[in-house]
Amino acid sequence: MKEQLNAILLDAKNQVENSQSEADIEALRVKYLGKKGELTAILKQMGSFSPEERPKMGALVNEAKQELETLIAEKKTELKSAEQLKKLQEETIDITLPHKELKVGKLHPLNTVLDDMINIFQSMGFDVVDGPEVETDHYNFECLNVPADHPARDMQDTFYLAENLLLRTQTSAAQIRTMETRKPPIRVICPGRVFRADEVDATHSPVFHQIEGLVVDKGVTMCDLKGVLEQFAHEIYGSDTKVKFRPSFFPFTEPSVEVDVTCSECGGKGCRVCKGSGWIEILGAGMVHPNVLRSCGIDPDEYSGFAFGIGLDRLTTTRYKISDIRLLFENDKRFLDQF
Ligand code: 2NM
Repeated sequence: MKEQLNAILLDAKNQVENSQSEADIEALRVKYLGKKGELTAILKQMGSFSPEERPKMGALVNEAKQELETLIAEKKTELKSAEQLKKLQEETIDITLPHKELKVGKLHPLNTVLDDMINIFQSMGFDVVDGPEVETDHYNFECLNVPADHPARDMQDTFYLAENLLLRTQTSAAQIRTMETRKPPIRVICPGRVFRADEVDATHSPVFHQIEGLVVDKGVTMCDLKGVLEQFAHEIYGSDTKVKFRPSFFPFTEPSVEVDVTCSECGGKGCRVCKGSGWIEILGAGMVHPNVLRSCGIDPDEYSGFAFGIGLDRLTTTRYKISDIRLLFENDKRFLDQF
């Protein structure tokens, strides 16, 4: 009996020592100390001992039971903390790992240039106004003194949606609407998309962007036009830039001018960008034609004004040395990520 007890105890100790998990050890507890366990079974044999032997044997079994209980409890704690440690190690965050790339949105280069231009004109007292992209023949051409037989009105040059409905070819229509609804003094710029049925190539797109400006008041002269546009050119290209006004023609202005600035690439010496001339054309302008003022209900004998139109796309491609205007409209992320 004593040997049997020792054998069980030795065996149990070995198994406890070698158990790998809390589940293993719980199984051992049931195997030896449970209701049907091996040590419990020995206790049940007590009846077969003589009354003198019984207390001695009982004490032995209880001692063995207690020893095993303590051992199991200790092993349980040991396994539990080992498992916890392992779990903690697995869940450790390695703060030295490089983080995932943060994707931050940016302005499209056209919007960067547009924002600059809006700031310049707002600081000179201009309001920003908006107009529809789908216009009528009336606002896009008639009010602007563009005669019925003008080539710009040809189907070849303008996207017509219906007989009298078209995609605006310039943002002037928005200025006509402004003159109809506001009383002078008027000082506005109209930035926006415009559409022309051009052949598409590296410098021409059927969709492009303009900022047109308009000033109407009593006593506005060509000097005001020159002052405002010179100021604009100096703010955009730097105050060393020279500005040249060349006579030109537009149906909606008289007299009309085109404005050149010294080439920012070569400083005026002549290069590939300015095709050797040293000058770059940046805008068209002029004194608003009396017919245009009249068509908006403004008396040309009382008021005068000047207007100008600036292409945003060319200004953007030259500033950022973008070789093809189409890149501005394709929204290729590899291109846009460079700004
Ligand atoms: C240009 C050139 C010259 C222009 C004229 C007008 C309006 F509405 F007042 F008649 N707006 N913009 C104008 C004048 C536009 O673009 C090259």
